[in-house]
Amino acid sequence: MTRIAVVNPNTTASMTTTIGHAARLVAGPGTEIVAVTSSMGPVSIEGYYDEAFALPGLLHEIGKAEHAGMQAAVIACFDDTGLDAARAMVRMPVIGICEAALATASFIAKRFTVVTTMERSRVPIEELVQRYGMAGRARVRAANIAVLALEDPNSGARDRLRNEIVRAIAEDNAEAIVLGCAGMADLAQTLAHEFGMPVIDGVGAAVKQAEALVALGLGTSKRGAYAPPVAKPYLGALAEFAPA
Ligand code: 5HY
Repeated sequence: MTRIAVVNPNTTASMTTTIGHAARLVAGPGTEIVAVTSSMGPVSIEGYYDEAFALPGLLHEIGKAEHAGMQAAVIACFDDTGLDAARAMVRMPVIGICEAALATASFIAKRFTVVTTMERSRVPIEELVQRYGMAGRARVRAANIAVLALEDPNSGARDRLRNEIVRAIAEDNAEAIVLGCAGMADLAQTLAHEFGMPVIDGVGAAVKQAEALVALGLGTSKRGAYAPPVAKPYLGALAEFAPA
């Protein structure tokens, strides 16, 4: 049995339910998905400040997952919040949904557009697009949706998402769409059918990538960049996070 922890770094349990459902929809018959909500930090991650304060809760859950015998972890936030710190902390593979979604899109389309929530989320994701080597192929749009509006079917968020996809097709000549928020994970199939084109959910993409790495017997390299953190005291409220 392959056991994969899918960690929502924000503290909204209903979004974790959406994420867990999307993960289980694509997981193989031999995979167990354990969906986890961070216990401390922002209820939604919208920009750099929220990202920073999501880290302790995220890293706490990633460490717990490895100690509980999970074989891989997915960070279910499209900012790939804390991805490098998590990889330095554990030996199991850790997959960010943005990196997994962009890689997946690159296998099926030359040009694709990420449609995320808010303008303040767009620039951090553009930086990830650059970092992951997709700058020439991926555009990033914001649909002007608050992250938690995706949890409310009456918020009009889905219509705004659809309208931005229409603009991505018309103006970017997008050949595929990447959903730029974990909270959109349940919309991929419907939107793909509606628009007659590939629509990629990062949660599903990350789960399949995690399964592949476990099947290949690959974990995070502990040499160089992701070597274990140097043991030292951490003072104050973060003392529990001190590397042993
Ligand atoms: C996410 N925020 O996937 C990101 C998306 C965003 O709470 N979960 C969040 O809009 O930055």
